[in-house]
Amino acid sequence: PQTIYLKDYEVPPFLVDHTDLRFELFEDGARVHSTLSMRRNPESAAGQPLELDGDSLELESVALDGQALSDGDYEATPASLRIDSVPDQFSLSVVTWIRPQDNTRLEGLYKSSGMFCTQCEAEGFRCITYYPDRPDVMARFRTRIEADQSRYPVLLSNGNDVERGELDDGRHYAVWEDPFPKPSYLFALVAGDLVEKKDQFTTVSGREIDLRMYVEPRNAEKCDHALVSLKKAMRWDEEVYGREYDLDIFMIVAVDDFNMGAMENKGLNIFNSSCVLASPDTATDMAFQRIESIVAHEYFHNWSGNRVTCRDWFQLSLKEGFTVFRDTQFSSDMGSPTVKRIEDASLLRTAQFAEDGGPMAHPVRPDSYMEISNFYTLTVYEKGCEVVRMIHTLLGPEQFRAGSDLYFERHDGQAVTTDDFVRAMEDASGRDLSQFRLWYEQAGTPRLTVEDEYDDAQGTYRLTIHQSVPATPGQPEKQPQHIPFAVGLIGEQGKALPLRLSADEDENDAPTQRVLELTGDSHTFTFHGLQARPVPSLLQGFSAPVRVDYPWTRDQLMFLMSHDPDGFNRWDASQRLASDVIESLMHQPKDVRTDRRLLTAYRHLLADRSLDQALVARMLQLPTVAALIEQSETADVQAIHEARRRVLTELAVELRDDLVACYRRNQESGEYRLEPEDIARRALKNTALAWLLHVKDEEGRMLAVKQFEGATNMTDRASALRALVNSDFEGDRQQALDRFYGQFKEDPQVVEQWFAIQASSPNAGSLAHVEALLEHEAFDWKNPNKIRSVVGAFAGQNLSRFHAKDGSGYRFLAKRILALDETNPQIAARLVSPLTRWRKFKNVYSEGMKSALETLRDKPDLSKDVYEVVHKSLK
Ligand code: HT7
Ligand code: ZN
Repeated sequence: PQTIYLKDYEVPPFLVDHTDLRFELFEDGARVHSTLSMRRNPESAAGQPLELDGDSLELESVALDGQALSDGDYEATPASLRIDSVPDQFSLSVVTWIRPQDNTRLEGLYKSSGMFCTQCEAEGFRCITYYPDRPDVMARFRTRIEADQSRYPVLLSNGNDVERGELDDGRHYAVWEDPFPKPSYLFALVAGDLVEKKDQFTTVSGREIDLRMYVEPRNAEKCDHALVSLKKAMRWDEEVYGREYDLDIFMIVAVDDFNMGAMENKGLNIFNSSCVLASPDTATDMAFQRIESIVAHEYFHNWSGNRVTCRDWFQLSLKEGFTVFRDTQFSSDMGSPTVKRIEDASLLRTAQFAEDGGPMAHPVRPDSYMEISNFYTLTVYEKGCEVVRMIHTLLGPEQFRAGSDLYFERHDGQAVTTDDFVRAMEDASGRDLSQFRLWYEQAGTPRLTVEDEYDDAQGTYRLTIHQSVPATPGQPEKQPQHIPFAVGLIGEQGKALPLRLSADEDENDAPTQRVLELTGDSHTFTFHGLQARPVPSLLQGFSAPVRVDYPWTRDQLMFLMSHDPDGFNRWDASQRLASDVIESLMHQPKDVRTDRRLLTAYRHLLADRSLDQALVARMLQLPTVAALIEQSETADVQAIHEARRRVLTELAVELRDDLVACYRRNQESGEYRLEPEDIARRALKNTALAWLLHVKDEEGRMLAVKQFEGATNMTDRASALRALVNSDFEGDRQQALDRFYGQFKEDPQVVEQWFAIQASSPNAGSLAHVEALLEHEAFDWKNPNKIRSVVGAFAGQNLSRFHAKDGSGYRFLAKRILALDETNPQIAARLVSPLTRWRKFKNVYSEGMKSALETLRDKPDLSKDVYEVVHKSLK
């Protein structure tokens, strides 16, 4: 496969003013008539031939300015259409025949549970018709859909519904017009037998917007939460970013078969059912929160992505990083900001840091790719979000808002670059962000090494911070980056001390948190007026996506756990303490006990009612095996898993009575409410339950069975099921699994949870059991959610089983990837990810991982998607 480079970018030789589409939808295929009003781009070199992208297309006819062309006038393959000589302005009409019913890649137009739907980002539109399928070609679309009326009563596309009517043979049609120019990746079409849920939103300027959600009839009762979330997001975007919705109608459609979470098509967002449908009986608290944030994310794209879009796919983070930042701000405003920050930072520190330290490492703005679908990564999304967050921190909220206003105003209707975004921020604030731009250009996670020195006589405390950015593939040398480093100092009494950077500074004016700006290889900051050596609280709020090395003692970490005014760092201290304890137990004889200090810290936490209970629930979670792998130099998964289990067992035995008390205290009565306090109570109670079952506590077992049987919501039911599945109570486990399936087998979203709970459990999810799940009547190789919930959950979450020393987990995964590569290469390529970091592991693992990658490499006709990941990983 070919590598595409950012440095080779050229403006499009032809532009499209209007795109007129007519879809004739049938059971054995679809005929697509497209008429493009095109002209040469005045900014491009003269005389270039017209070359349109295609993918697996069957061409029926071509006409130029109404004149049919014959074979010799053009060159057509399933992947391109070329016409050597065209006038400066012309209309091109093309008819193609496609087969949505056989489309298992789920790119372009395909069928899901009997309905037609599309996924065009990044390069799916070329699977529908020949087109300049690149984001910097923006056109006004008019779409006519024709289909059988009884099978497909609902016909949708982008923009406004301008005409409908009946045709012969029981067919009907609808015409949609989108007044906003858009790139082809934002095109969408849906045709199906769907129920409509209606709502309304009045914008800040008083315009009435029709909100509509379309779902299969069995899901009619699962729409409320998405609609409420949508209205909250619309209001929030007006209030916080001054962004008003622009069309008169906004539609959401839920489909069961979808490669990712959702898609922000103009005015017609399409969602994976699991990311939009919810009712208390079927969705957990986490699912409710995820839906709220994804609905908001897709909605926010209407401005950050649709009105202002990307010039090319190297700029993907322009829309994704900024939109993730916007959705994290929104979620933070809707719930607990500290917990939201912890969730985001832990994903970043475990998964994105791993990506950034592995063979697929790439900058937030990559400079080359083979298959763009492989670059919808944690780096582009989550690190991209952190980069925008750092601009927010450096500029402050007012100047950041001015920058965002300027960006939208300056670039409305354009396809632009991350550099344009940064320039708008600079121009609005007057700040120089030239060094900051390295965050977009350099891959790798910067490491900060911190040293300190207290001078008793002077009452000063010096912090010296060294920065280094590791080498990554293709980038051996790095320059220091511009890092906002938020710090605090905690005094003996547990008080945040005033931070005086000079002796003249008045104590009363000095803040207790400062954002130090690091730009060089090393910096020293001296704090004045300190009576005793403080404990440093570093990188407060996770102010930059970096690693921090500082030799906190266990006592200091305990101190920070109970005194740090920064909630994020309290949690961080708990994770550092627990990691240190777990790591020190690895390879130690079985009779070596867990440091009592950890126990004391957890006992205090369980009893502490003054702290945000959502934070307590988070602090009680031991670092995951994935986090511990990421922190180790060369990982020994089985040793990590064992040490972690030992600590968990000891804690659960010692804290048994505290756990029972915590469980009972947080038991709810009454109706299910999705309020932060209720969510926190359920999280705490269910953590306590999981710990009790981990040590086979009889009372715990009774509580779990009772909770499972009597649950009034899915959070409690699924938590009880998970606790039983993870326990050694085999009889109860099987009984609960059978009952659960019996009760919910008609609901795909719940069955996905049922699969995932088993596949990710180190106890229940043996390889043999996971293989059996693949044969289950509810499993379907064509459905990405099912694949993720069994194969993905096993390889990504059941790490002790996946990394079996005999290599069976790796062989299992390679075999499934090979099969999937034939049907859905995007999903196949994503599943390679658990194998890519083989160099991080001890030989006993890395050899098996590497050989699984080699098996993949040796497949003839490997898709471009899998090829890229496998070859880069083996390099
Ligand atoms: N912008 C959307 C990306 C997306 C996607 C990309 C590749 C293949 C399938 C896809 N489905 C959706 C989602 C988002 O970030 O909002
Ligand atoms: Zn997005």
